[in-house]
Amino acid sequence: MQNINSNKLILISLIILSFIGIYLGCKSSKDVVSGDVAQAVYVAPGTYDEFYLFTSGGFNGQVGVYGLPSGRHFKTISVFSQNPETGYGYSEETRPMLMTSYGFVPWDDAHHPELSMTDGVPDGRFLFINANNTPRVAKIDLKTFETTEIIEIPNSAGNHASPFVTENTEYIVASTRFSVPVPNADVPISSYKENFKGTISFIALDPKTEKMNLAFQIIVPGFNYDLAHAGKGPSKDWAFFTSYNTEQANTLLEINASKNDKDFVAAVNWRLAEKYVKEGKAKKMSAEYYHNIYDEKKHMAVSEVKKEVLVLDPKDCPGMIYYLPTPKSPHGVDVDPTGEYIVAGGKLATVIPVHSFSKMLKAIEEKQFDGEVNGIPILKYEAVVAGEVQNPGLGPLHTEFDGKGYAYTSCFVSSEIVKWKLGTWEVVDRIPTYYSIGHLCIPGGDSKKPWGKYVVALNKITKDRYLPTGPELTQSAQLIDISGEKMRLLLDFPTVGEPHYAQAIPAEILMKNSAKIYKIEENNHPYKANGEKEAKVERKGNDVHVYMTAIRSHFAPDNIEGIKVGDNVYFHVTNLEQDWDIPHGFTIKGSNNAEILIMPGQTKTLLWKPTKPGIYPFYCTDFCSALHQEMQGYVRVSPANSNVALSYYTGSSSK
Ligand SMILES: [Cu+2]
Repeated sequence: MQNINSNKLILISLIILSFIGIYLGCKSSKDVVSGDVAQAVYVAPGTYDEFYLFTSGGFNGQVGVYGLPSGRHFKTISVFSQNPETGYGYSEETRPMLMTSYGFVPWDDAHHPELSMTDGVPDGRFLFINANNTPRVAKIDLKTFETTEIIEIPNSAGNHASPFVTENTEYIVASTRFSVPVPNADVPISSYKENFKGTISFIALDPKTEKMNLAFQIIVPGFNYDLAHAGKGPSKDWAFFTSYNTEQANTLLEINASKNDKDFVAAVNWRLAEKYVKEGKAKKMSAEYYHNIYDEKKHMAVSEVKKEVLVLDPKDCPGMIYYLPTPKSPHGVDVDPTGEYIVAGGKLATVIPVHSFSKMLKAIEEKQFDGEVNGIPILKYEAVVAGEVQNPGLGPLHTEFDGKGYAYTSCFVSSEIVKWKLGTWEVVDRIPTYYSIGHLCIPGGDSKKPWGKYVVALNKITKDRYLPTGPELTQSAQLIDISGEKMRLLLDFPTVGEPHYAQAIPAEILMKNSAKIYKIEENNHPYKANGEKEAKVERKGNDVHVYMTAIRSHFAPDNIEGIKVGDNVYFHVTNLEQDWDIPHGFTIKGSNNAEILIMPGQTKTLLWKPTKPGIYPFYCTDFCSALHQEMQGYVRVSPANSNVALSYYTGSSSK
């Protein structure tokens, strides 16, 4: 009898628990937000959002631009993938942007947008972002919201800890997620410990030309390097990199890379590294990598192939790197606004360890070492740790700061954001996220001066949040108000691709510098047509160059005859408009090289190879005026051996 009763009790408790579970697991937006949140995110017609939010597109290789607090999507910036919306990576001018030492790579995986900084504060000049798979770093000009430079990183594989900038954007730092032989070589994978190395890369940004240059690399032990952040204030000469797999396993990492109780944060004194490079301590290593630059006056990208890189070995460079033991398989490493605290997020750690920069310097001075790896001293954990946040949540990943003494950590496994106090390390608030948060973003939240009004959760899973769209559901961000004592959920909105990380900046910083047109008189494109008088068609063997103009609401020329099967027809279309928000589009029937979208004052080129005789219409693909539909023309294609003469005209003026 007693047995049956206790079994019943267990059963009833289980039923109650499972109901609570279902309730907690399926909270609808009605349950989780209070009544006045709609007003907090409402941006009335005629008014602007307060912040720009830049999210990485993850596997789509682009950057999404959103307004905060509305969550409205404004633009997708083409970066590491061809984008049919703009013709990026399809047009002859932009194809060089996607060239690498592995050839044309039309699709990559972008993770961590990072704004340029002046004195440790986002300045709104540039946004940098990494390509993870074929290691590269891109620079986006925030006057035009266009990618203007991409540099490939040699000796790297999985460019994950990238790109993070130093206090005045002196360097953009990056490191390899997958250690590989350096230089790459055909070796047994089982020789990992012997042959595989990590690299940390420092890309300099020239303050005058604003161009990137891979200044030097540091060879480090063959761990997996995950994320990074540069120091600020007192720690401004240092950059910090998390590493996992300090076990140096090469198979079944889910088990084999979780054995050590502590992995490392690498603290790198880049100022000293720079000095060692100047003193000639770096060795030249041959390496092939691409540097692609888009010229905003020529409207054209050019690729340069680099042949060598400078490499520093820590053995030759005492004092340049130290390891801070960090539990356990750390992901994020984040430096608080004062530059004193270095917060690591151990995916498998039960606490959030916070290192102290001043204690680190003292420990170095007092040589409080706990061994070394490849000549890099390991500092004693107790000597460098400032404190540990107890019971933070499961799977702490990444931390940002509000500038008011609080830190916010995303916890992947327990799907929540945990707010805690710097100095006392006590958890003061927590809020659930839906579901499985990765990174989070506070505007300026990794800088010296956060605009600590909102935190954005970047979530991996959106089950039961939106209308179903087949097996794949949209990715999602959540906007949370952090202006008060308690965090308050305001909004969730879908995002493009998989947003890994995001950065936000007050709109007023960018708006005043935003370009409205490209000046036609500054257009230095070699195939531009400055006005309709310059519109023409030239044949050079099988290459036909069409110098075409577009203006509301016609092309010049709009009739072309004498094109033959086997020709390479280059349509160089110059948009003559000098008016904001008036792009024209161009495409031609049967084009297998997409469509192009040409901004006011710009020239872009579509290459077309006709394969069959006939009449081919072309037209403007961007609705530009009441007579947009009339913005069209015809090309006559004749057989390869035909003797139809080349001619072209607009209206009656045949040439
Ligand atoms: Cu048009």
